[in-house]
Amino acid sequence: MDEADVAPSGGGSSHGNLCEQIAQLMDCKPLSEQEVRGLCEKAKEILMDESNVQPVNSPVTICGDIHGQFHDLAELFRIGGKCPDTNYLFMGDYVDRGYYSVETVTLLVALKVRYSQRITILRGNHESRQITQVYGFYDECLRKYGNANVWKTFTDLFDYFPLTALVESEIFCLHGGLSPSVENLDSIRNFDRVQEVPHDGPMCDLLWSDPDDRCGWGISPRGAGYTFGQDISEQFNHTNNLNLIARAHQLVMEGYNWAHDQKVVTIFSAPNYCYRCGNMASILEVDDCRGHTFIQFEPAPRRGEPDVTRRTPDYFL
Ligand SMILES: [Mn+2]
Repeated sequence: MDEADVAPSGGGSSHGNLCEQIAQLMDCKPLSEQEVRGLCEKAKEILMDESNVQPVNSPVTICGDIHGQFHDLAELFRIGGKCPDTNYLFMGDYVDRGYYSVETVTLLVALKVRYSQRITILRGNHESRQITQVYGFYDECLRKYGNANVWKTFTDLFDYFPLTALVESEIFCLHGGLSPSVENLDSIRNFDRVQEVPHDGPMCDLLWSDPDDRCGWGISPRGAGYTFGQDISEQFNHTNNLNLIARAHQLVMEGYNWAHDQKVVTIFSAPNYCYRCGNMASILEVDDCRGHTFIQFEPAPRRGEPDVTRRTPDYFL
C-alpha cells in the first residue's frame, strides 16, 4: 500500500471515523446529513486535483452502471475483491433507478476519500442535478433525510468527478462515448469540467453517446450525445494510440458486449437492472500484463424490497 492509503488527511481520529462510516455504509445504513457534508468536502479536495483524463495503472477492475442497486454493489465487491485489495475504476451512473442511491454513492465517495489511489469514480450522465430530479435520487434524498440538503451536497460534488480515465495509456474509459468535437485526449484535458452536464457539446457527448453499427456520426435516440460508427472508433484509437474504448451506459444482457471489431466494449454492472430486466452484470479485470478477464455476476439475494412490477425501465438511460 502506498502512503496515501495509510495516512489519509485529517489525522488519526478522522481516519477512525471514516473507517466506521465505511463499515456502516457496507451495512447499507446511510450517514447523517452532517457526515455526508464532511465527507463530500474531503472528496472535493481529492477530485479537484484529478484530470479530465485521469491516468490509472493496472491491475484495475473496470465497472459499469450501478444505479442504486446497493446489494448488487456489495455482490460486486464480494466477487471482484474488496477495495483496496482490488483497485477499481467505476464509469458512472451510481444513482437513480434503484432504491439505494444514497447508500451506493455515499459508499463509493467514502472509499474514494479513504483510498484515493485505489479507486477512480468517473461521472455518468445521471450524476447531474437535472437527471436526478426525474429518475429517483432527489426523491430518495427527500425520503431518507426529510430535505434536499444531501441531494444538493452530492450534486455539487458530481461537478468535480473526472469525465474519463486512461488505463496504462491504452484503455480509454468513460461513461458514454465519443464526440464529433473531440479528436484527441488533449482537447478533453483542456475542458473546464466543473459545471452541470451541459445539454450539448463535447462534455455532454462523452457522457451520453453510444456506439452504433452504422458508420459515421448519427443522431442519438436519447436526445443527447451522438451515435458513432466503427470508422470513428478506429480513427480515435489510432490518433490517440489506444487499444480499446471501455464504456458503460447501455444495458447489455450478458453484462458486457464487444462492438466495432473489439475496439469498443460496453460494461454494465447492474444485474437484473431495475429489478426486472433479467440481465447478467459484469466487471472487467485488467491484470498487470494487461490481460483482460470479464467476470459476470447475478443479483444478490434480496429481502423485503418494495413491489417493482409497476416500474417501467427506460432502456436508453
Ligand atoms: Mn448512463
